[in-house]
Amino acid sequence: MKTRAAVAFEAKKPLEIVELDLEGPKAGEVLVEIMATGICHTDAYTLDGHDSEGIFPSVLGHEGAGIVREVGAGVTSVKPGDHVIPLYTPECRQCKSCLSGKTNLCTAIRATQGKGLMPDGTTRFSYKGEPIYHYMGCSTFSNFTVLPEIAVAKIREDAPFQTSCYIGCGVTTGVGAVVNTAKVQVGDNVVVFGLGGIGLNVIQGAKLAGANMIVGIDINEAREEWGRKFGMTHFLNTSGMSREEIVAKIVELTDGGADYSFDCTGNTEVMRTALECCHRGWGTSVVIGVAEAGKEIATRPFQLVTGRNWRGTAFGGARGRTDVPKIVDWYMDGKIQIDPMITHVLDLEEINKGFDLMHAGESIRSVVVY
Ligand code: NAD
Ligand code: AHE
Ligand code: ZN
Repeated sequence: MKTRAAVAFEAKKPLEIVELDLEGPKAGEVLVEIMATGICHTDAYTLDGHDSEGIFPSVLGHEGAGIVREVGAGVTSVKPGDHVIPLYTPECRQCKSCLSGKTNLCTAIRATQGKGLMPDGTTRFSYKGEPIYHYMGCSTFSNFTVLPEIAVAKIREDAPFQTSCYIGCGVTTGVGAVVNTAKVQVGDNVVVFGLGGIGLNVIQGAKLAGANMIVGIDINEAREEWGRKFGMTHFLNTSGMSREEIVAKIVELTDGGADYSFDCTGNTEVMRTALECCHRGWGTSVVIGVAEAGKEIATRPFQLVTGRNWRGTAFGGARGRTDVPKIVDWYMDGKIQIDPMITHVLDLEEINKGFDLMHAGESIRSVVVY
């Protein structure tokens, strides 16, 4: 079949809207009509050539929602007509990682996914007879895409696509980092670095968990108003401040340091600050941001010797097929907000504008509706 898609032919070049050829689902796969997709900073990071796994030409996009249109042989958990959210972190429920109960990082198809291929080692997309690669196992910047069955979460049919697509990455990542990874408790002091599409969801997760102080940090002054909408209690604009100054300010404000801090910037200097602003003896810093290829994190080992903990999270520690439908319920029941964070709704033809708005700090989430 044919599908309209925004293709990343080369790094650092705008996406091009073209008609691709798409092969139907093979055994264990499903064809999904994507109805809406968010644009996450990770898409921009890959398009800008910062991803060590970046492959071109490819169809980016990993934050979608849509409808199953066809299923391949042996597919039992979804059927045509089901509403689904694609999962860049699948859940096979059979691999060592899934069975461990200790992680959401299913390994069943990670090797081929990282090479832009389906589990059988081939791609379903092509253009003028040449292969076009998949991205994060999702490729939601195409109106139709093929996904492994283990990489779709079935969701309720009354959830609007335009907003629930955000649960495919940003919402689940931010809220999940708080409730699944950090396990923030009532009364904890939380510090969030970077109040964009992820950081604001960390803030609403911290509010949900009953945190005491929720300190938001950004270098964009306009983000103070955004943070306060979702439960931030204090704001610090750190532009022009040194690491030592930021740490001292947070330690003073929180009477000793953060119980939990979260990096939602992808900047390795910020990750260090986030670790060092944690409370001596127990504070934990969670890395969410994705750093450019080649970047490394550093701190004095003494920071760890004296009881601070450094850890990270992917997709908010969520087990996709199990947890995503529950997060959709939280949204539909009004437990978490999504609508105000969708600042821009675009047609596929306008997708590059979504990247420009993100880089200019003018959007929280842009969503493309097909
Ligand atoms: P975004 O562009 O919407 O937000 C980033 C925010 O960080 C902006 O508000 C920006 O002003 C702020 N910022 C930038 N530099 C800063 C600094 N030095 N100090 C303080 N604030 C600063 O991006 P997003 O979509 O929210 O994504 C955030 C990060 O999370 C990206 O690195 C993205 O790749 C990553 N991410 C990771 C996961 C995961 O599973 N681990 C999932 C989604 C996104
Ligand atoms: N490919 C990069 C790493 C990118 C990365 O860390 N991705 C996150 C999700 S970001 C969503 O917006 C993730 O899930 N990581 C776990 C995984 O298995 O990819 C690189 O550095 O090579
Ligand atoms: Zn993302």
